[in-house]
Amino acid sequence: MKLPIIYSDKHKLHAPPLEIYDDLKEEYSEKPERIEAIHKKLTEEHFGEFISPLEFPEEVIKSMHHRAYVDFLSTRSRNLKEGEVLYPSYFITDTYIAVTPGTYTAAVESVNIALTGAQKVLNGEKLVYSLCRPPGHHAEERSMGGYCFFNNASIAADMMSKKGRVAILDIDFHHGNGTQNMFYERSDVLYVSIHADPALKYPYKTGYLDEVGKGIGLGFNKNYPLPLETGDAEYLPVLRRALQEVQSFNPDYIVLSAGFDTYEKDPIGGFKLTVPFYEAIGQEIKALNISTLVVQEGGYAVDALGDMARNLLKGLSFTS
Ligand code: OKP
Ligand code: ZN
Repeated sequence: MKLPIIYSDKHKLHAPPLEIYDDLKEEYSEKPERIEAIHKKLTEEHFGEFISPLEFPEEVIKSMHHRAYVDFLSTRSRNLKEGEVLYPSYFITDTYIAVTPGTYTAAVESVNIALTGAQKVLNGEKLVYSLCRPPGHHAEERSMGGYCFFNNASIAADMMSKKGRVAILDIDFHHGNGTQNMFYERSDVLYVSIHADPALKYPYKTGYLDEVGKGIGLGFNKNYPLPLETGDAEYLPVLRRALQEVQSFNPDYIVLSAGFDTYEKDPIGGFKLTVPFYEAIGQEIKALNISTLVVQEGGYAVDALGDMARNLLKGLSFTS
């Protein structure tokens, strides 16, 4: 049985030229080549079977994002003329984000990719890869930020939570402030994240150890901030502790927010993980023997993304 990989080329409709960083305009790191590099590598190696996403009603997005925000993004994006780029001032947490005429369509498609994957896992697939772009884990109920518009993993996890217990494991280099916020006061979805110390790296405002959930959600949020320069050897025991946390929650499903910006040569990261190590990460997760939806988040070293994705999936695969 081949690994289902949910993919669409509509992400290419979102390709802003520049991001604003501390008042400087820089090349937009979150570019279409990222997903195309992974698509190319997995195609060449006949790794998995590419499947187009289904369409889901916009109401599903509005069940996790405030409708005023969704409508704002939809209107602003679709009112732009070809070639125009908007740096919004509202419903936004930082300046990295740029909106183009195709942004809304691409962001909706990215959610569809996650939801199509979620549905497959609910229907009994043990492992599915949702090749989402734009990424999602920084998107909050009412705001875009950090290259993210809609929180693909959270929307998928919420849908899956109606059928069982869901643990979200976020291994992107950056803390998933959006995902944490969405489930902060819920006990039916666990959020566990391993990321760079937010005192030093984006998103700065969240990702600290003392954020442990609130109200009924107390104890169902767990952050593992790590120092810069963290390598394979230091990462592994932390991953194992995080996985113990996941295991003791006894989930029916895992949603893995997978970022490859923990890689040693990532241009915006700061850890030192090696390409082969992603297979070990996959194996550790697979050892829990829980159905897993992999949702693509960040990772900006375009030339190595295909190898990292393949290694992670190889480690996660039950067949090979
Ligand atoms: C999104 B995801 C580089 C600064 C980039 C923004 C980080 C957003 C990361 N000029 N800072 O979690 O990979
Ligand atoms: Zn990241």
